Amino acid sequence: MGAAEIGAKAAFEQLKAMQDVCIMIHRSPDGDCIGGGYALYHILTDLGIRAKVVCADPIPAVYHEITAGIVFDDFEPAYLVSVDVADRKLFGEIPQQDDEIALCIDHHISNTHYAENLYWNPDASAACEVLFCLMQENGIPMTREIALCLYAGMATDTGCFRFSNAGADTFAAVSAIKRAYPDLPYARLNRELFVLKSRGRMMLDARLMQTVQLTADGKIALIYLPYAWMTELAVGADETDGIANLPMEIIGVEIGISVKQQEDGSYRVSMRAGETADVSAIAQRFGGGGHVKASGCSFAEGEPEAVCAALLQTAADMLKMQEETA
Ligand SMILES: [Mn+2]
Repeated sequence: MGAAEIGAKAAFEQLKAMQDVCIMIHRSPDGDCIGGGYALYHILTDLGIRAKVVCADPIPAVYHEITAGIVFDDFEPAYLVSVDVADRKLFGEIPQQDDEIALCIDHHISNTHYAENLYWNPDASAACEVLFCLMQENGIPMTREIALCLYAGMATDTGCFRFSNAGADTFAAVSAIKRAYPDLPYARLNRELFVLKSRGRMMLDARLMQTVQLTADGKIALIYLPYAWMTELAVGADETDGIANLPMEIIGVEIGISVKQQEDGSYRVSMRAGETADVSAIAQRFGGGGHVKASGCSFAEGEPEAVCAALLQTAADMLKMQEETA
């Protein structure tokens, strides 16, 4: 515990002194850890340093443009560097999961300081924004490959530049990247990452919208996904990550709840809060937890009607309490 926090210059000095680097990203990889991991791979290999990216889970096909044509050498790593990983347990099952990490590059305020050195900025929108800083402060050349990686990472963590974490430095970084490489497929990437879905997922959304239950004068919305629909429409579990956001698309909804029935009859619940509500308190009532604006809990069993009714009732009670004390 207690990593030394270092700046961009020291981080680059440390990286330059490395060889045979294993870049570790988090399980269930997203655009930021993939973009960041591969950007660092290019930075290192451009310096003649052998590197590879290691992830517990496969890289989703939607990021094919980042990974295309890259084949990692098979080598025993001498140094480990993590990118966009707040906590050791987020590595998942990889051979290096318990080894000493020389450097962590991150942007999570919740970083547990598990690495020897930590180069981070908790105000940055994405690990890729931190990497942009590293490059700028050290005069590292921005190649086309790196530009694509960093753009994908910043776009991912800001919800395509919609969330409040998209700061002036984020837009400055994207501006610099677009100026340097105006012909990268930005619009296509945005469409692939944030709009396109499988036909099955589209049909699933249509069915989910029929399940909406509204309460508390339309401030609470709940959707329910029976497991049978997943098999009927051939929708993979990794395709339903975003459904928690569906109820939040209704005007006036402050609390959005999605209930996903699992194969074994248990339920996974995701909650989202609008401007004022706090869903972590609701999740805690059911033994779950998370953030104020995004939380979750689970139910081991029960009839779907009863589970949904309990959630709606508790959410309504908590919202009333929160509004009274606000
Ligand atoms: Mn991130």
